[in-house]
Amino acid sequence: MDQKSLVLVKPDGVRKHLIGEIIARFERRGLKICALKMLVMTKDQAKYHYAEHVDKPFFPELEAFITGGPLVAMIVEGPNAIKAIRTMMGVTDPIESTPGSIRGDFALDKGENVIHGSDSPEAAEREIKNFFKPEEIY
Ligand code: RTP
Ligand code: MG
Repeated sequence: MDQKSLVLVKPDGVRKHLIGEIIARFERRGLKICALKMLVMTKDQAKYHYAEHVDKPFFPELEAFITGGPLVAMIVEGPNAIKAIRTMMGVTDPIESTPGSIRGDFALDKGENVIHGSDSPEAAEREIKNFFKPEEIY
């Protein structure tokens, strides 16, 4: 069954010129980009996006980082897209990510790990609303 995932190329990924590389990996895999924009996240958007982490000790650093520069938000769609994308991303700490995964190839820092992808269909539905209006989704 087709699923949608909300993917972010985080500000460090934009600074490292990885937008094209990341989109190309999804497209080559057969996943479809059905919405796309560049923006700077507001603090309110960051608190909504990372609601599960707002009370954690690392949240102030995470908020400063994720709102600290332009990022690319997109909706990526395809069969089992959520699991497929999480596997392509690697795990949260890039040091533990397999080479060949996006974090395993392009990141070393747990805080600045290049990419976000929704971790469940419920999270995807919530996160998509934070970035896209229905008429912006193709
Ligand atoms: P994301 O939500 O960004 O896709 O990453 P994730 O699911 O792999 O990891 P999650 O546990 O949801 O954590 C969200 C982001 O918070 C930062 N983080 N820092 N310093 C720390 O211990 C720590 N733990 C998490 C990371 O940037 C992580 O991607
Ligand atoms: Mg997460």
